[in-house]
Amino acid sequence: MTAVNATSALAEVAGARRGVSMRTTVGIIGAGPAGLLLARLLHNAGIDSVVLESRDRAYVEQRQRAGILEQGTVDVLRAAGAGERMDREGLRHDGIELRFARRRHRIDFPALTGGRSVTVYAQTEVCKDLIALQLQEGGPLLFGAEALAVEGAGTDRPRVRFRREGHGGQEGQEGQEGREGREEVLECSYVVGCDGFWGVARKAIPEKLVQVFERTYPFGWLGILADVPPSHDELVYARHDRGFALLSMRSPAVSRLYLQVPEGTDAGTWSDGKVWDELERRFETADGWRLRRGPVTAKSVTPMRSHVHEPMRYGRLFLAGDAAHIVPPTGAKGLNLAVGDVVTFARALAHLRETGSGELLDAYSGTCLRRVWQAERFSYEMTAMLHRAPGATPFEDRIQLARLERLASSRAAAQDLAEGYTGFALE
Ligand code: RFL
Ligand code: PHB
Repeated sequence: MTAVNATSALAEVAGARRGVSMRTTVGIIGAGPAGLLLARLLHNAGIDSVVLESRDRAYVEQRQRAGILEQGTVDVLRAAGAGERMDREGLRHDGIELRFARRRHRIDFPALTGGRSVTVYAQTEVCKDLIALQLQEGGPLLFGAEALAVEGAGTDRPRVRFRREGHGGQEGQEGQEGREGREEVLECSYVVGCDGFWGVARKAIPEKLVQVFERTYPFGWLGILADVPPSHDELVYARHDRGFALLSMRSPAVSRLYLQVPEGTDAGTWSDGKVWDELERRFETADGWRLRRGPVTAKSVTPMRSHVHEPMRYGRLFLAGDAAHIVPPTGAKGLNLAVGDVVTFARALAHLRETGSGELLDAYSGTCLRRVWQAERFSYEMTAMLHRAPGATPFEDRIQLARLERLASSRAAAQDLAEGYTGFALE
């Protein structure tokens, strides 16, 4: 038997191995889109897993984040049996609008990419669908279970130390008990850190092997959700001397809008009226386009950063999604990159099981990073083209406008943007 099928789902082994309360083939830390989709892909391939998530279900299902799924992400969700509601409720978008100098220019995706498009379907909904499937037919998904550390990543039995809220752990085990719960150990054949930017998994990789590439931006995005039909039927990315603005949506009745604001802005200092006035200014066009206003139901500020952690693998620990890389949201790439990583991992593990060859697992980090860097570049360029950096010079303003003019007048330039936006292929 291979290591993959030798392990049983959730074997409770009190006493068999000191401190081990569960065993599985793949220990997954984090139930964001990366961890949830990975659990689903592994389940479909007949490989057992346990997902540990520090927050509760309601929090994970309501955390407002991404809105755009690349064609490849849609295809993966559908093939994984998680696309039913997405196919019913998701909105197919065949283009975006670039707005600058009070003018509008549409980028037509199918015409420029040989038929590709994107789908507007919120990350909250992707997570709800995957959670429901996992709880109905998948392996254990433990909410309120915080991973404390990954140990033995360089061995063939890596372990995740974790604590479950209000859970006493195994009878007869030693450990600290209390309201916080007792420490437990998940023993695995592989651990995948899908625990986002603030997670613990990547700390298990020896520092001397790690290279971090990072850039922070001197601005953030103030995002609102509003109960009002979107003012345009496609996304609008606007470059304005006062800063960037984005019009997006969650459904035909709910708008999602963003404003570039200075780094460290407190969302509480922006009244709803001030947000709408500023959006109106930045979206203004010469042809009299109107912004619809409505009740604001959420308001928050997101910082912007680019971050890549190399390598994405150490021994039997693999990093996926935001745990390994962050992009500024301008390119709508974060969730889509996370999907690419876990597809790559699940394929590689299935390949090992089918052929006995670990070559794809060994190639994991390099395979993922090639696509990650294309998305980093794309997101960086979109951000640089559309945001106004504090202290930007008139020269820099003209360069931004020249870039946008080029997109509006050259098919080759527009094609490059359309290809990047609709997604870089998985290897
Ligand atoms: P997540 O979603 O951060 O999930 C990580 C999970 O791990 C849990 N966790 C732990 N669990 C157990 N033990 C621990 N010690 C743990 N530490 C953390 C966390 O509670 C959480 O549940 O990472 P994942 O799965 O890699 O997914 C990445 C995406 O969430 C992210 O890249 C996108 O949201 C980025 N993003 C966008 N991506 C797109 O593809 N298209 C978009 O349109 C888009 N728009 C956005 C975005 C991100 C935004 N913000 C808020 C950063 C718009 C915004 C405003
Ligand atoms: C969103 O709808 O939240 C969204 C859409 C496009 C982006 C970023 C965020 O580039």
